[in-house]
Amino acid sequence: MGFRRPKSRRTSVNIPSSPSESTISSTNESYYTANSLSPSLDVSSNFSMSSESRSQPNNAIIIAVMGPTGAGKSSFIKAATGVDVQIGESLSSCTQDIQAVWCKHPTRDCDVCFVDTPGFDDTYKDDTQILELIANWLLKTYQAGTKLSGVLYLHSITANRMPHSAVRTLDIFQKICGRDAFSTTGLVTTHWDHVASQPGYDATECEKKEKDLCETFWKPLVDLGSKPLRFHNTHISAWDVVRSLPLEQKVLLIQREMGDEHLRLSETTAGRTLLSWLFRAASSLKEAIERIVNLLAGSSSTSADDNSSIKYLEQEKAKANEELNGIKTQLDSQSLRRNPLLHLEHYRSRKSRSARETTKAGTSL
Ligand SMILES: Nc1nc2c(ncn2[C@@H]2O[C@H](COP(=O)(O)OP(=O)(O)O)[C@@H](O)[C@H]2O)c(=O)[nH]1
Ligand SMILES: [Mg+2]
Repeated sequence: MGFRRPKSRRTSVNIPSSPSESTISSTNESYYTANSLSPSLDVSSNFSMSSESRSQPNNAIIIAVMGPTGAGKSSFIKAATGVDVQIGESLSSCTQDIQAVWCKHPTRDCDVCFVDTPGFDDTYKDDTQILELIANWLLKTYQAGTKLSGVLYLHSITANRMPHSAVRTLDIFQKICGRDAFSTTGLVTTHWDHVASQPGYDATECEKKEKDLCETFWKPLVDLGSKPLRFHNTHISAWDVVRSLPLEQKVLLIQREMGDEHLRLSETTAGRTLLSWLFRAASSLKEAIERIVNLLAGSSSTSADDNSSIKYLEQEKAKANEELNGIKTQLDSQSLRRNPLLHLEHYRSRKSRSARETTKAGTSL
């Protein structure tokens, strides 16, 4: 499987079939799609791998779409391209791999590739697996000489608060991109059409939510040029979002760290950030389990009420233990392990540098 572009413009056009997609199909003539591509992409078939001739084919615009599960990443890509990207209808996530969807830019003479990514709070994969998937994809793309022209971070405007998982996702997202790439990032709130269709819809309330995001969680990004944008769940709105981006080719921090500095995932800024989230989660789960154990030790089952509280505590303890085991599995995973040889190398080079400096200081005395 590769990061392949379709051979011909029309052969793989995916004409939407449902009536709700008819608005898209009218513009769909000029569009064509790529297949879903796994992260184990064979980029070599389309992108030059040699460093001298690294080039972006036909100045194609590559846009990565990231954000929590359910934010609307796949829906956005479907609206922009007309391609039948799999959309989540239940609470479980459905984009478990990286998918590259190609289309023609509606007004410019170039190809656009939207890269659909799974959210960090995925139903089937843990955060470490997701980061590994995204990092490997970004690394291979970079090694093939392809740079992203934009990154979209999607967030549903329906969310009334920022859950822990969304804060973590945003934190890791920032560490994947790095500050240099913030200027080419769009912070897209989604589901505007959904809230607008609700009885008693209050536009000012949603606008306030967006403003609050920009002044708090999104502030570091906005301060460095990320644009807050809105997606109204239409083809036009998707392209308005794309047009609002400066579309400058950027190398993301994780690409630089893994591609140029040859760091392992666990040594990248994003990898270290994920590790610290996992350590923090493990320690608060351990504390919670300890508290439950103490409560259980001091409780006696003399009434039906006591019995049901004990049962509840036992269930909570089992849940916390299960979650803790999941985190331990991630911490033990190969991808988050540090490379002992690399550390040895760092140690040796530090040691020889300080020895050189000591000798220099000695001779100049
Ligand atoms: N009305 C409306 N529904 C949306 C929007 N974005 C996503 N959805 C719905 O939200 C659910 C999750 O969307 P999906 O695109 O799979 O989210 P993803 O996990 O970020 O890829 C689906 O039921 C979509 O139909 C939007 O902007 N408006
Ligand atoms: Mg999806």
